[in-house]
Parts: sequence; C-alpha cells; structure tokens
Amino acid sequence: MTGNTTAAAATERHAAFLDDFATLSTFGATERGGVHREAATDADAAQRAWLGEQLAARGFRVCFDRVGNQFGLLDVVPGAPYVLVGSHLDSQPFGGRYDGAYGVLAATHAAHRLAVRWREAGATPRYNVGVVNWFNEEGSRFVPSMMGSSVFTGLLDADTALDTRDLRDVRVGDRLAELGQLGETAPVIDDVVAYAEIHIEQGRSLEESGHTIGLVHATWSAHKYFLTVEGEQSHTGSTIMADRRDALLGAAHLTVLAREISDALSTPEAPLHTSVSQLTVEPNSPVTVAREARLHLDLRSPDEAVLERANAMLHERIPAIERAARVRISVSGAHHWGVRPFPAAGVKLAAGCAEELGLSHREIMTIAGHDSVNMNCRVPTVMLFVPSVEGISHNEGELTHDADACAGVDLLTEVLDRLAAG
Ligand code: HGY
Ligand code: MN
Ligand code: MN
Ligand code: MN
Repeated sequence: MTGNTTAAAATERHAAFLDDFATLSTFGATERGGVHREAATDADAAQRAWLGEQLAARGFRVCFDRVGNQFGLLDVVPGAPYVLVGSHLDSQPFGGRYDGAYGVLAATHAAHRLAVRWREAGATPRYNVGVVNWFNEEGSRFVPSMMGSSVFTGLLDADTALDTRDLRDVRVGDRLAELGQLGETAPVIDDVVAYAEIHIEQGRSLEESGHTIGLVHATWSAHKYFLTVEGEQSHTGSTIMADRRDALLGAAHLTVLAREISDALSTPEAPLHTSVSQLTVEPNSPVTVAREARLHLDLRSPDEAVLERANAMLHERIPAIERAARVRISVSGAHHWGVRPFPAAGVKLAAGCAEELGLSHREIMTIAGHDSVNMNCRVPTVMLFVPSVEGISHNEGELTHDADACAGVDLLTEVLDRLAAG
C-alpha cells in the first residue's frame, strides 16, 4: 500500500470528503433531509455544474458526451485508454442524498488522491483515469433508468434516448441542449478498459451481517413493464354500474395482482420482489370514470425462471381482470436486465484491498440496478457497496454512517490504483 497513510492525513482526507458531501447534499435539498433532483432538472444542472468545478479545480478535463454523461478526465498517459470510476447524481423524487451521489463524489476524491500520489511518487499508471457522472440513472423522469450508461455501452440507441419525453412532454435532447450539457469530446466505450463503482447497498444485508464493505459478485434480474388499461369515460354518478368500463378499477386489480404473484412464487431461495409504483390516470377527474390508466410494474429475482413464471402468471390473470372491469389491458416492456456475474478477478482484487485496509467485507448480490450493470456487459467491472442504515433508500431518510462512507472512499482509491496500473 503506497501513499501517506498517517492517521492525521487519513483524517484530513475523510474530513475533506465529508465537507464536499455536505455541500453536494445541498443541491435539491428537501426539508426532511433528502434530495429532490431528478435528471435534467435545475437542481440536477446545478449539481452537475458544481461537480464540473470540483473536477476542473483538481486538474481534470471536464466534458459531456452526446447524451449528457459528464466526465472528468485525468490524462496522465497521453493516448492511453481510461479506467472509468463513477456513478450518478440524479435522484428519485424526494429521494436520498447518498444514492449515486456518494459514488460520484467518492470517485472524484479517489481519482484525485491517486493523481497526488502518482505525482508525489513520480509514478505513472498504465491507464488514464476518468470520473463519470452518468445521465439519468434513476429513470424517474425519463424512462428507462440507467439511460446514459445504456447509450454509452450501446444497449440503447442515442436518438431513442434523446427523443424520450417526460410526462410534461419535455424531450431529453432539448433539455440537455438548453443546459449546455451535450458534447462530443468525451470518451466512448472503446476508450475504456475497466470500470469501478461504489454505491450504498439500498438493502439491509451488510448492516445485519455487520460488514463495512459489500463485494458485488452478481446482479438480480429485473423485468419492468408498462401496463395500459383502456376503459371509457362516463359519469361516476348517473352511469349504471353494469355500463361502466372503469380503467382505474382495472389498475387496482393489477396492483393487487403484483403482490399476489410475489406471494405465490417467492421462495427463500429465490425471492420475487414486485411492485406497481407509478400510476397515471386520464382524465383523473372526480366525477368521471377513468378512460385510461397506465402503470409501471417492476419484478425482480435472482432466478430468471421465477421471473418467467411471474410473467406467465401476469398474462394468465389479465383476461379475468379485463372481464371484471370491462376494460382492455396491454403490456409493453419498459426495461430488462438478466442475472449477470461480475468478474471474479475484480471481486478478488477488491477483497485484497479491503484486507489490506482492515475493512470487514463479504460478497453480495445487487438487487437494485446500477450503471455498473451496463458497464459489466462491456468491460471488466468492479462494484462495491457500503451499508445503508436499516436498508432505507429512495427515501429522504436514506443514511450511511460517515465511517463507512469514508472507508468506502479509501477502498475505492486502492481498487482504482490497481485497475489503473493494469
Ligand atoms: O431500477 C433500478 O434498480 C435502478 O435504480 N434504476
Ligand atoms: Mn443509484
Ligand atoms: Mn436509485
Ligand atoms: Mn439504481
């Protein structure tokens, strides 16, 4: 382990990180301690501008790519490819201040610590290092989630992403252009040899087992659908019950069905997590039976066969709901990724660094999706977790203890050092 490891220097580095994290948490801050800074909102634009200043002040070349992914590049080896390290700054509505943002700031501090270490030691890594803030990981305003890294890895067409619109009909490309956050001078996937990301667990496994670090060895699979229920507008008072074609009634049945599918198929060995969590209703008027309801259904499991059975059960049960509410229901895919392992060599590398730092650690799967899920399809990827207090996330009460957050930055620094050395 190289670098100045005196306790005083470590304390100073941790204080600097926590200070910056406190500043970052002011962007889109809510009264209950969370953040409200969805992709391409003014709050997101402000935090991205702040990150750009932080990166530039540390000697990084700041740029954007064609879908608004933001990069801070450290070109210490002219012409060499990059090891990217990062996460996302955008949040869920009224979300937590750690989800994504912790990883972007940890990447910034880790990369900067290495720049100083290499300069002081007169050392030159084999690869350059780049910090990345992925555009629209959350997918709360513009679906699908993990949008920026999906385009970067070729899993989503750039024009499809740029043409995506939110519920107020705002187009991604127009909004990013308005913010001055579209560019072409950024790296592309062929310039990248490895990727690392640190993130809060967003579950309670690490807290329950008492480990500081999670070494993510694989992802659960996710199947996300849009369900559209078509009914017919009518008067909620004067229309007789037999004549109603009630889209909201159909949506209510589907919402209960999501839970029934989990109850029917989930097992301790292969849990199935399900939720309908977004509902739009037209015309959404008190005295008019709904003509249309649109739901977002999220199914997750570590077992693809369970998800196939869940999909089959969903389609089997739809006709009965259509008859009960006299509606028509259609299902379209919103997003899907499969169970996928991360490279064992990366898990082993991170475990060795955690040992050297004296950090308790264990292997874990990720249930939440991350940009690393996309990057793992293209380059060797290392994904690390720090504990979430009570597993709370996508909630203003989201919390990770300072000691765990700082330990994560220390670990990310050493992992990044190894990856950049090649
Ligand atoms: O879907 C996911 O888990 C990601 O957080 N967007
Ligand atoms: Mn996240
Ligand atoms: Mn999230
Ligand atoms: Mn996520």
